[in-house]
Amino acid sequence: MQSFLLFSPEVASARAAGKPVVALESTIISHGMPYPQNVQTAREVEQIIRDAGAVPATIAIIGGQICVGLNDAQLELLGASPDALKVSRRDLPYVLATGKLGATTVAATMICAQLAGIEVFVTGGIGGVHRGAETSFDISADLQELSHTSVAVVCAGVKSILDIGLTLEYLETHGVPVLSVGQPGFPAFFTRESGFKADFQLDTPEEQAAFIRTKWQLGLAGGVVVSNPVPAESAMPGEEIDAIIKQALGEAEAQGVKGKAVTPFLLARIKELTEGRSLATNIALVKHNALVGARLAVALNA
Ligand code: PSU
Ligand code: MN
Repeated sequence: MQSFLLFSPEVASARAAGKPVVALESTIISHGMPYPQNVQTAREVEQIIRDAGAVPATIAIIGGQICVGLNDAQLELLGASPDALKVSRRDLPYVLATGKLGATTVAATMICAQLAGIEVFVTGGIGGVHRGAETSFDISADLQELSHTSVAVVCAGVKSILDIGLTLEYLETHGVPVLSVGQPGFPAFFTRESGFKADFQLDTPEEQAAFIRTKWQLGLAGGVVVSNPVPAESAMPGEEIDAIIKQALGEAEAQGVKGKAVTPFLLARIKELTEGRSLATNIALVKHNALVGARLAVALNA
């Protein structure tokens, strides 16, 4: 699979110089945010990582290759192409073999990051166990990936479009540690608290790096969730977002939305129903995660 990798000049020289590199996903660009804010945010997130002393590597599937590090034109292509495919573990061979344009989810980005030797990956929110999974069986492939692919994933927790309690149970069963930064609670993406606790609060990049190093030195393969709450001034009011999520879930059910379309449908409806306010929160939390992730990559590299 190494032969499918194509490094950008910036990432290639970072690797050669032994500099810390931070992976970024592309589904958040193509399916998570509207154009042109998606491309603008992607660029700003990359710059935050550079300013913190690491090198950003946004990952996407373009022209039959796994591109690790994208140039401006490639970011624009992903952000502005409505036909970019959402690529998880299952979809990787199809998109690579057909040469189609693919945006990688958390699961697929973890696979590509590990192949590229990148230990830290920054995103907004990870997938999880959907509400009603006991009948729909809808459990994101992100969780399986975290159980065996050794990449630290910095996120703002999971959205309450999911069953957060069951998501944490699933991660526990599969031996995936959930860290929190700056508070004991596991965050709920738009809000700082989900009502559930993370497993271990580790506030500094050095503490997080020591935990992650130790896990991997023990031969315990698999990911680590580093959950970082949205900054207080950018969080959404809890009751408001709860009501909107309930409405979006009801509409998905009524319209029979299934499979990989569920998460993008919910994300888009939430954005419409909050008239863009959720987007501002989303952008703020991704930027904050970029800072935490870059500092972690620097600490792991030390
Ligand atoms: N959750 C979010 N924002 C996102 C996603 C999830 O709050 O953009 C995206 C990520 O790419 C994640 C994917 O990996 O959706 C999960 O999709 P699914 O539930 O179909 O596995
Ligand atoms: Mn699903």
